[in-house]
Amino acid sequence: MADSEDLPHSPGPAGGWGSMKGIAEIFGETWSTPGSLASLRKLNKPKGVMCVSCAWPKPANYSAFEFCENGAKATLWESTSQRCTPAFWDDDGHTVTALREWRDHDLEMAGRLTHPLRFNPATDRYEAVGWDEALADIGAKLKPMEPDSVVFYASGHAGLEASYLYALLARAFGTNNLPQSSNMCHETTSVGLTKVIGSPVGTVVWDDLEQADAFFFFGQNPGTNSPRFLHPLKACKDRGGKIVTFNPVIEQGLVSFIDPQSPTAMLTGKETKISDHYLQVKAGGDIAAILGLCKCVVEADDAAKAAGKAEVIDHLFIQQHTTGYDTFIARCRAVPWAEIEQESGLAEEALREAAQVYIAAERVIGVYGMGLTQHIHGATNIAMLVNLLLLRGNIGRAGAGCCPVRGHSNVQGQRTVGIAEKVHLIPVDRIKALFDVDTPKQDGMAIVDAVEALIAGKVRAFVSLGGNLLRAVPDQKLMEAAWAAQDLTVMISTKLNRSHLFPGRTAYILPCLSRMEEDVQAGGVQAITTEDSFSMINGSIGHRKPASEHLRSELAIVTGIAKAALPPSDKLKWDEWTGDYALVRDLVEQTYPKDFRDYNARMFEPGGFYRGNAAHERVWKTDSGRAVFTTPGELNSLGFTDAPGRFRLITMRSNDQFNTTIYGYSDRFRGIEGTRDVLLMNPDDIAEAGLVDGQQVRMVTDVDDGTDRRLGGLKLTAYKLPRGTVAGYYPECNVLVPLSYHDELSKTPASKSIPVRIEADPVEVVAA
Ligand SMILES: Nc1nc2c(c(=O)[nH]1)N[C@H]1C(S)=C(S)[C@@H](COP(=O)(O)OP(=O)(O)OC[C@H]3O[C@@H](n4cnc5c(=O)[nH]c(N)nc54)[C@H](O)[C@@H]3O)O[C@H]1N2
Ligand SMILES: Nc1nc2c(c(=O)[nH]1)N[C@H]1C(S)=C(S)[C@@H](COP(=O)(O)OP(=O)(O)OC[C@H]3O[C@@H](n4cnc5c(=O)[nH]c(N)nc54)[C@H](O)[C@@H]3O)O[C@H]1N2
Ligand SMILES: [Mo]
Repeated sequence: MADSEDLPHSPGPAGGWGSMKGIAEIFGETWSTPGSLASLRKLNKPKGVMCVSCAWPKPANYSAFEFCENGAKATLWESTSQRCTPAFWDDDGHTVTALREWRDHDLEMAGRLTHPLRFNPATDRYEAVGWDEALADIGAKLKPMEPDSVVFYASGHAGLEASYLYALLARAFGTNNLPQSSNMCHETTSVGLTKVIGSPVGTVVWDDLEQADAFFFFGQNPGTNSPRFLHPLKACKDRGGKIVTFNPVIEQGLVSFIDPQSPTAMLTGKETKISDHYLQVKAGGDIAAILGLCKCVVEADDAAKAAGKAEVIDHLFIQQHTTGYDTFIARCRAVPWAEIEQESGLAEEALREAAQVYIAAERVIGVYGMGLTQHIHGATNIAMLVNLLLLRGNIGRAGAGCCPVRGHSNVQGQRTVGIAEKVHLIPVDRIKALFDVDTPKQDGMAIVDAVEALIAGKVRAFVSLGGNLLRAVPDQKLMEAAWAAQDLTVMISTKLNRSHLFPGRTAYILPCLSRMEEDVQAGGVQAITTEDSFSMINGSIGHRKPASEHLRSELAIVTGIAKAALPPSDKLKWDEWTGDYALVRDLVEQTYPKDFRDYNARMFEPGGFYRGNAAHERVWKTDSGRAVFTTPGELNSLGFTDAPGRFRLITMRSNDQFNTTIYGYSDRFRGIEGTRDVLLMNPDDIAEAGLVDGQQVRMVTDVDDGTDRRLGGLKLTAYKLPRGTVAGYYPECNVLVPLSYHDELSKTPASKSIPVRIEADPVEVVAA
């Protein structure tokens, strides 16, 4: 690799004054009121507001400022003083068609939505409409529809109470079509982790973070996506622990950190080095990398045995708790290092050093994110990480475990309370007993199924509880045409986004309260609850004045649609439930008694109450009743082969976005400023392709399935990446992701390894 010191990366440690500047910039741009600073102090504390950004847990011993740069940005972004009122649509330039030229950032900058809106095709604009009229029309349109032609999508924002009722609404309507944003992120975990340890969620709790001797990171970027994680990482380093990272990109949060909440660190600029070893694995190379680590563990165990020393592998644990060990170990022994090096892009020596850290640590936590899940063999990636942890009994004991880091603040919880397309996850008998609702027997559609059905014209209506699905899914161009061909689109939203700009024949935008805002119902001020990445349930009370008097809570909108679309029933007390969310929590407890014991009484416990996790207790709810060692077939997670001129594209998040919400154009940890239209590439790859750093290029998806997928206008940027791996931003690159490229087990789109070719843009025509 060329000397990369002058390449645009690593402009300084994560945290520090840069994070303060990031917060101040959003504060200025959104014209937030001083009250929003008071909101920040209440974040993630008992009787305060659970942050609307990510799902990172809230410690019981919270600090004065229990928020991070990106949580603060999300808070300020929601509490903007700008409003997208019905007058917004009066502007000559503000037709729906014209707004399709707007950038995601500019659409949301229009401000908080204030009124329910209905699309008028004659004027190509949305217009204000009364709630009663809107809900009655939605109900009337839904009623005659074939239940399975309607999809009820949820992005992971809404609280447990609204989500539980949303799932009930869909099932009472007659469908299990309840896809969720996790179908695009941690579905690989829900399915893949369940297969090997019997748990759809991580096994780690807060105490484990404080006891771990080492963290192994695979494809998760805490500096940007869960910055409060940097505090326990720093604490681990302070007590002499080690951190090892596998990531094709050098992510600053995993390199070094200045605690913005420590006055001394801020004044002295004292940074903590985070990763002791940073291995720039090729995109899709983790199976080989982890196999290399496991090979070292096996060799060390053999050597210890020969020398009469303490064993390295926890044989007793393996004997008592696991299956598949012998076959896996045979694979570890047999695989040649040359193959591991080739597939991972890492040197044997580097893997041996990393393995030494693993072997020397008594308690290890394996952390992962989208870098493992969003691949064709994503589930194998996860199974490999579990193999590594199982070898030394690193699951189900203090300071150790498997730690998938979830996305949206309540994405995990929505699944817990029934937003799931798979019938086997639903307590159908209890739903029947409580509500006299028969859960449909057939599984519903996950995102990929729903988009396929949309494109095939089989979906007639889409209801979205949050999110910006049209912008988040693969094959966006096909999706846009299909979305607009539906009979009905209903979006429950806080801000304008691209999904609103392809309205169905009848289209509504229903504006909702944000979690930070006071939610007053017949029974008084309401609290809601969310579940974090560690399965802790936390209460949250909004205290800000609503952005508009016309807003309704998500729960009230869900019950409003339910009342309008379903026949009346004594057992479906939508109005009563809307008046008092505690009644909904009682229903959740009756439906899931083990998880939600004493729900109403415990919801404000500091740090939340633990829903429990069998794998954490070494009870394995797998087919065999044991934790499973998986022997991989292929050594990469790609599902395609390398070829000359073909690159592996990873789509990434900047430090200035939350999914499709783009706060700004400063990806300061990566040194990319002012634009998102970039393609990052290794300088040697640039030279070999006959291209020049800084020139304009386009990417073309290298898949021959009859669909042309291309994205031009990208500034080629030399960057410290492994050879053969290139990177661009999500969601801009989503036009390049083929819908058929998804994890084979869970159908999570393979957004981290798309085969692409790179061309000059425009292609120079050389005169003959
Ligand atoms: N501020 C902010 N916070 C967020 C979000 C946000 O957009 N902004 N999004 C939220 C959501 S919904 C989610 S799901 C999470 C996502 O959080 P993460 O799981 O961190 O997701 P990404 O940033 O997409 O990718 C993670 C890392 O994977 C690396 N990677 C890519 N390909 C590979 C590979 O093949 N192998 C390995 N080992 N690494 C790879 C990338 O370089 C990147 O550093 O964050 C949540 N939190
Ligand atoms: N190529 C590529 N594609 C990806 C990914 C990737 O890494 N690469 N990541 C995937 C992942 S992990 C995810 S989770 C999805 C995200 O997909 P989604 O969850 O569908 O998208 P978001 O961008 O989170 O949704 C943003 C919108 O939600 C609305 N909103 C915000 N707050 C609230 C609220 O409190 N209530 C309600 N009702 N609405 C609200 C606003 O109108 C805002 O415009 O994208 C996926 N797509
Ligand atoms: Mo996500």
